[in-house]
Amino acid sequence: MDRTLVICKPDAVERGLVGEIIGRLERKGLTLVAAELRTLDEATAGRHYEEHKDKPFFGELVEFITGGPSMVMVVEGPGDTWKVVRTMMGVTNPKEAAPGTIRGDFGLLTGQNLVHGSDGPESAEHEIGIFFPSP
Ligand code: IDP
Ligand code: MG
Repeated sequence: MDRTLVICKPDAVERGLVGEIIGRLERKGLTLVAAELRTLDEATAGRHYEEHKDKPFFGELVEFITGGPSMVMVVEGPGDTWKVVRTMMGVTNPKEAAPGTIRGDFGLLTGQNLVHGSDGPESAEHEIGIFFPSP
């Protein structure tokens, strides 16, 4: 089985969309194998978004993602799970995300785009290790 990290970001939690998002993943056939509601601290947010640390929106991104509880999850499927989840999320800018995707159906702003999903097999492994380290 193949795993990826999914985060329902603070806007999704605040808007009561966690059930909707998990429901979509489950109805697709994916399985939830770990989940925790947690407010990310700055260090964890910085590790998670390290690739963006020199981008102009980094400060805003960290402030947003640490601003309230997120639902952090590991989701499992038969293969290419990261890709399945990314397809279901839609593109980064919700204005451009296709209807039927999570961002396309529920979002309007790039800075409040509801959900994170790992962007490849290596980042999935890396990100799962950040949030759910193996003993
Ligand atoms: P992704 O979440 O679709 O993988 P990334 O390019 O990895 O998109 O960006 C990470 C997150 O940073 C996005 O989901 C979004 O919340 C935020 N972000 C990306 N670009 C911008 C921007 O131009 N302004 C504000 N926030 C942004
Ligand atoms: Mg990304």
